[in-house]
Amino acid sequence: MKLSHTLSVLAATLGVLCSAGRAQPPATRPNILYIMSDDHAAHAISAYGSTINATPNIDRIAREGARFTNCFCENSLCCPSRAAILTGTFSCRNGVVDLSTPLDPAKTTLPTLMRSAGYQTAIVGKWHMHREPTEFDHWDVLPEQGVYHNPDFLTPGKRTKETGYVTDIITDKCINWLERRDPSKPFMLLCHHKAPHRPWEPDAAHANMYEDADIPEPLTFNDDHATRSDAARRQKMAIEDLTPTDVKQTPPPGLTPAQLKHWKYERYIKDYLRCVASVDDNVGRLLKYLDTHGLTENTIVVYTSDQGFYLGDHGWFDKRWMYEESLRMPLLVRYPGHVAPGSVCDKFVQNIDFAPTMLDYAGAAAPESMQGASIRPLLEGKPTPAWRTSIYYHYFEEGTEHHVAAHYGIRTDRYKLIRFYSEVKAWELYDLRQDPHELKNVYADPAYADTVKDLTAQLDALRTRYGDTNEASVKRPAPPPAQPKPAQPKPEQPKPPNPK
Ligand SMILES: [Ca+2]
Repeated sequence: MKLSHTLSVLAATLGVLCSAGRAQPPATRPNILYIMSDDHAAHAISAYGSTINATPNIDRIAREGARFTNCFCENSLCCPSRAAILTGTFSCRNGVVDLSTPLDPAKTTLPTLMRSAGYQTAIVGKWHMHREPTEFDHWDVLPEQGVYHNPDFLTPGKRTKETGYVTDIITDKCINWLERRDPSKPFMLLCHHKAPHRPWEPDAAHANMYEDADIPEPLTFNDDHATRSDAARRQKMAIEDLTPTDVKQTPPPGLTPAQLKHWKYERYIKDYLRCVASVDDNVGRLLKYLDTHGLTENTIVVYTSDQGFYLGDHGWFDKRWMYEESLRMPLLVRYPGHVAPGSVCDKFVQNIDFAPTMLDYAGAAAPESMQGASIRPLLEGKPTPAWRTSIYYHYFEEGTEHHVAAHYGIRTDRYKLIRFYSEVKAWELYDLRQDPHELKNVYADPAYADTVKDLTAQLDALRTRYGDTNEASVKRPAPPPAQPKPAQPKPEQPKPPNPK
């Protein structure tokens, strides 16, 4: 142990000598453990004030590090958010605008740059980029969405069925990789959970949580959408739209429509929170691994989700909209000695900032193509007078299952202006100070005329700045190919009478 420590110090010293002139000597660079769940809304994390569940292990990251209260995605959908995180760019630049476009292998991605900077890179769990993650040193990923129970995993040239529950298996695989890694190099491990994505299938250990509880409905559960545009009346992501597969039971007979909505909500939210509980347990396992292997001090731990989610808010499940519940991402970051324990940051950050941040800590420059900025100064409490005061959002994918119309918009500290520009053509404006739950669209209110004018100009400026001025870029899925009809059994022919 002592000898290996001496050798690693020697190796580190040689590394410093060999890398004179580089931004940072390799031995001082932190490891990065990036844990991202799928569709985990910030309001289902107790560190963010959840009133319906407790997440003690995720909360530990907030208690020992920083909690960001204004982290937003740029396109609230799995593949687009993941592509934005990997490339540091908006959907319009990285091309992954929807759930079906693969991430172009020619695009520069975070793992490629981290590997060039001397990091060991690994991804375990949900990848969902419609191609193999060959830019990682190690990859062990779910095919597409993956499944909760006994999931298949893809590794180079191989597909293997594993036995067990997906969240546990992903964590096991992460720990196994940490055990086998080369300890002379820093690592970047992306631990990407499938949970708590639809269809919200809990494991046996959490199957009975909340069994006797009645989870309260959110404040906006019965939002009538009266002042919203027609986009809200076209959507198919209402609690009432939850399918038999989602709710997994037949409702009791004789329920009124309101009772059936509540029954479906209870079925949905309990399974969602049970999946979250397993994620939280497994976050605890990884934190414990760092503790017991002397890695806590020199490892940045990130907890986030690819976007937010509706937990019955506005009467919905799913994501996609620019409204707060799906726009927001949880973002917790721990780095002992560098990030003050229990710190809270309300600056506007986005998923496009994640890659530049990790590169910054790796001592590598973010390429010009990246549109985000390193949040390192925010993490370290440094002054950031020129930091952004508004964020840009663009959701492209319309015409698919949930029928959310394409829209883009700007969010400032006080306002949110949304433009629906394709299947629905309309504007919405919310005054978040007066109306934090976004229940009243005030776009047509003359009292806001000057605000509309000012925000429209700001929105135009952001669209120009980010190179997203083409409204025709909305993606619609191609019509499904005509399926050949299954062969019909031939009707039985009457037997000819026996010739005599
Ligand atoms: Ca997602």
